[in-house]
Amino acid sequence: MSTPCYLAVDLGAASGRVIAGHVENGQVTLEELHRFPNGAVNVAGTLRWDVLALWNEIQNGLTIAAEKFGKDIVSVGVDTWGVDYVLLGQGDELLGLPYHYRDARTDNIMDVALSHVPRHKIFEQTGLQFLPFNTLFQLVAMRHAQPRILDAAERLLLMPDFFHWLLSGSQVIEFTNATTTQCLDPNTGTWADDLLRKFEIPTNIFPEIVPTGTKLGTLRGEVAHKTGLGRINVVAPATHDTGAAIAAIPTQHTGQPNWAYISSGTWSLMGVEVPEAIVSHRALELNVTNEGGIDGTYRLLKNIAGLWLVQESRRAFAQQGKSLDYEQLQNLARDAQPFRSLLDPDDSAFLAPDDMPTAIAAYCSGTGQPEPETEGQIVRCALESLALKYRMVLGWLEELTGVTTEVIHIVGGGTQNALLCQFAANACRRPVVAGPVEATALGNVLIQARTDGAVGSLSDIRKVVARSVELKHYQPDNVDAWDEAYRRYHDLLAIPRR
Ligand code: LFR
Repeated sequence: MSTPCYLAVDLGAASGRVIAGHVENGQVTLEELHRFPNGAVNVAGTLRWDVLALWNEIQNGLTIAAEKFGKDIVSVGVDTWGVDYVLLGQGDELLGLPYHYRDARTDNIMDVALSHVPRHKIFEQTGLQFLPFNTLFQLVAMRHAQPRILDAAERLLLMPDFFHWLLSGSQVIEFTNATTTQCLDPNTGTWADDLLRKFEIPTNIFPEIVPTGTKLGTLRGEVAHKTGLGRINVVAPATHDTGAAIAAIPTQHTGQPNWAYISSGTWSLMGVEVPEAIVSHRALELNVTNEGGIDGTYRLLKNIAGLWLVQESRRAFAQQGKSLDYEQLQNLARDAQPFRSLLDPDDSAFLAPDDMPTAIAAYCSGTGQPEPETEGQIVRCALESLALKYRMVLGWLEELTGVTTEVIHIVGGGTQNALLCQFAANACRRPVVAGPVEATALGNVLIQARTDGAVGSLSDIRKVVARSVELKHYQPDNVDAWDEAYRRYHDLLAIPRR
């Protein structure tokens, strides 16, 4: 008998993939069918998405899927990081190459925007943390620098919705990703039109918002023909990668969550699951966010610049002729001196520096600490600082919810960094359960399976994941030294840097 197959297109910070997911006997298995490069392309000093190359590669992946699984394939759905968008103009013409969120066009734009509408007013209407690259601020930047392009726009689609449009012809925005834009009002579940108008952002370009798991249609005839897939369904998963990843937390716990999570990869997204958005004054002060999840849940979370610091350091080492893989970097870091220098991974100096090790060194000397010199020292500084930031954020989340966290689930590619998982347990004084690595793809696949009727509620999805993957457990260790380091860390971050 054939097993139903769901295709996840997952576009990550460095590569995109087409993955087949099979659901059978309450378990899910994944198979990577096609991998291709993704990431920002520098175009005359700006950072852009290479959407046409991606579209080609997605179709190549779908062709491989059709050859391998043919009639078993039920549906396809796309996820990627939040906030980036395309604008379509007259006759659905693509208005320029979409910007990547790390592009410098939003540098300082938040200050401009906040001088126009105060922070608390924006927070009341959106419940979102203030990050310069949120869609709202990208659009404000466009209003200032490229007003005629914005005026020519007839439709805004977030990146997964854009690919869903190419696949199926539908022009809608899926809910979880809509909630990351800072253009949506969580109180009403509709676009924050009043706020958008204050920034002269046209409200008519925002399409209908559809629930996670919506069947958007079938493959366009030409795509069905070219790939050999036939008219399979196109289903919107949680199109925001973090939304999909948290849907796949392998917890069996029911009732009020006693766990926190970290979706660990290029970013560390640390948060807790709550039944409604928390938009209190303290939440604003702590700059936490409320992102929509599935089944009416919200992710009260904080973006922490995650393994980006290590990825970018690795790239710089390679440019200096030292090619080291992540395993080697982890070993060097393990052998380096503990707590030599610490940093705030979320300092704006680390968002998109030309050379990460230089930016780290400058931060350390600027705060009166020794500059990390060796590769091991640099990576150790980044990993310890991340873990200490986790502890700070965990305290904030517990303060906001009044709930004590008993365990931290870490999911995503970052679970492969055993040193970081152990540091997280030590710093936070909590057991860590690490896995699955492929949380986003699992969430994507299982939400499609749910639309197909093969899986039930969110808690069923999580049970399926828990049955299907191997998890690693880390117990807190050496906690006195970490407590001492945290006191130092707390003082370091209390000093305003800019
Ligand atoms: C993670 C992620 C985060 C989002 C950041 C930018 O990949 O989607 O959730 O804040 O990327 O979009």
